[in-house]
Amino acid sequence: MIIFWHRRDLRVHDNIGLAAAREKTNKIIGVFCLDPDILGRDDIAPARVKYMLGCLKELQQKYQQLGSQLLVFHNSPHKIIPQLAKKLHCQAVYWNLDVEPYSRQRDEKIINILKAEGVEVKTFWDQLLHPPGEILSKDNQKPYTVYTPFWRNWSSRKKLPPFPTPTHLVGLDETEKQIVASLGPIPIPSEKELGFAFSAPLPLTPGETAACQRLDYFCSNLIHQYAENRNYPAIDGTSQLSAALKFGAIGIRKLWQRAEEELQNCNSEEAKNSIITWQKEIAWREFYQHCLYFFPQLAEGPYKPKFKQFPWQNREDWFQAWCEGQTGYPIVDAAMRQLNETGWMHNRCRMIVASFLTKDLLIDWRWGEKYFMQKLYDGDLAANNGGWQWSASSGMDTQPLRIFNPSSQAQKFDPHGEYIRKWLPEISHLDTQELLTGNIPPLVAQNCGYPTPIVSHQQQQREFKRLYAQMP
Ligand code: FAD
Ligand code: FO1
Repeated sequence: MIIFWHRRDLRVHDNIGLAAAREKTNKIIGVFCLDPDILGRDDIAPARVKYMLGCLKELQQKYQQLGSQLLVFHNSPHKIIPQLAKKLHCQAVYWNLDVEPYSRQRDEKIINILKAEGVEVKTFWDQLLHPPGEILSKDNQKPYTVYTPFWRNWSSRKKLPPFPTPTHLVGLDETEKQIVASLGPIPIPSEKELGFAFSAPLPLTPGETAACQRLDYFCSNLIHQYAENRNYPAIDGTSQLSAALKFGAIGIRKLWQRAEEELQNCNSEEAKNSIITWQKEIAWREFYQHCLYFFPQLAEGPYKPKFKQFPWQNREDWFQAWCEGQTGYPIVDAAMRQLNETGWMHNRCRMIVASFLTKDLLIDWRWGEKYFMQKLYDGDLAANNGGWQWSASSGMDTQPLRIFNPSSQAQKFDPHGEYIRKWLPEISHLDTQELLTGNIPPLVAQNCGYPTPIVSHQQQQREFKRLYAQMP
């Protein structure tokens, strides 16, 4: 018998570790631990937990259909995995690896316990097309710290096709079920039962079926115009697969294969360019995961030493206004309302609000990074930290300073004010130019119950540049 421990690979198709287990035996028991150390952190979004639990529900059904079980525990994996392996006399425990520091420490500890007990452990890289260590600079075999050469190397390499879905599994017999019962497996709880409240529908239905359907829809209908449409937050032009990728509801090889098929079959340059642009985003995801793996200190603070000393002003009242979408800058506020209401925010807007928090409000990007993790249903340490360090200019990015002007961003990317109107109903009747520039007469704003701008962009960006110039 092999125990297969799921963590952020909540699917049976195209799962490297699970396919490898199936090569050894058909008696495979799936396990998931609702980990109190993760769920007790103060940066866990209720929407994300809801998505994860939805994926688990479908995964449990899949195991049942295949003839086995997915056991769910609300307990630390340090306690559950070794005990389960011992009591069931398992030949091995298999799982897929992750790049996060917590994951690596957790796994090392559990590997040591299992090895001491004489249980075999096998681990695999599944969530990336190229695992850390496979993409190193050609001259000195070091990890890349710059995206473009990473992309050149990464995109030139052959990628694996999807792995087969296991069939005909055998689950626990009656005696084994009794043994397992003493460890306290539970039915999958709702997010509410775990203390997380999120009642709105999620942007994407959880689980592998919905993720595969969305991939199919995206590749059939949207990917060919992605390069242009991805810039406009009012358009449904992106894949919306970020949470599915975070929790492994979809296999990365399957996703890649589908994009490659579109690439082979398309005959316009524009469509080709769009598909490659999307593939570049997949590579950004891998780049940030490699960065976190090789430079785990990224999770702790700024990568550029210069930024460790930056005199952030950290005004609580401004931070509150930013969180609530009450800054008086319509494009910023619309984006924050989208985040608060749906658990997702369009990429263009993530860049706008991150620039605004750091460069206009002079607030430490780590406050924003944490708030995003508290709200995003696709919140992911590597991608989120990468995005925030990029926006704050504190990361590996070679460009010294990046300052977005909210008004020109809105003019370019929401030219008819559609996105702003959707998320700010209180000012949706105003003139488009007022919405884009944010120049709303104070009395009008007051009558709408909308704030006047809490800061002046011109003034604040000068102040940011002054403080930046003073840094050693
Ligand atoms: P698509 O445009 O369809 O892209 C396809 C996939 O590529 C995404 O699902 C995602 O997995 C990956 N991807 C796209 N852009 C990026 C990127 N810049 N960096 C890394 N991966 C990328 N993405 C997250 O998945 N989780 C986060 O917590 C997160 N936080 C971010 C914070 C900031 C400040 C910024 C600027 C970006 C952040 N991103 C994050 C990246 C990006 O905004 C989202 O991945 C994207 O908006 C998700 O929508 P989509 O699935 O429709 O993306
Ligand atoms: N993984 C788990 O194994 N158990 C959990 O309870 C769990 C909760 C969770 C909540 C939010 C989130 O973003 C991820 C979560 N994960 C959980 C997945 C987690 O990312 C992986 O376990 C990582 O390997 C941890 O570093």
